[in-house]
Amino acid sequence: MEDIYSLTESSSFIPICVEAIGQLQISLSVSIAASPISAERNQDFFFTDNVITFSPDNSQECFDFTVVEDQTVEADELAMIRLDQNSDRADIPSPTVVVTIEDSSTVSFSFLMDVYDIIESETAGLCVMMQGVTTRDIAVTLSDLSG
Ligand SMILES: [Ca+2]
Ligand SMILES: [Ca+2]
Repeated sequence: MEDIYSLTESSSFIPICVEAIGQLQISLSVSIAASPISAERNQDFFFTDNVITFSPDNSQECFDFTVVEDQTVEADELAMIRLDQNSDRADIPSPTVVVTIEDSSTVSFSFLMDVYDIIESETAGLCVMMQGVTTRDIAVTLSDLSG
């Protein structure tokens, strides 16, 4: 497996590929499984845990890691993919990789009204609305055009 996988929430899936390095004259199997870190299985990603059988004819297998595109602005989410040996003949020097799901959701901001009429010496309340869902703080800067 590569050391780091990264994909955006909107990019649907990446293949996670496992390669057997060395000469095989018999079949060996390893298990591959995802475990959530901050990403939640079946909510942020789909991955089918599997047993991979390597044989003299088969030295590479790839599995789709599928991301769920939601509408929530949130921190990047992490999941771990882990290989486990089913035989002491299979050596797995680096058994885990981390997959980073980069958030690509947006929220939009608008003023409640297009035009505000104020009489001199009065104060107007400007209302800014946010449309969308966020699990983290987002700041907008209000400034006038006078500089
Ligand atoms: Ca998400
Ligand atoms: Ca999101």
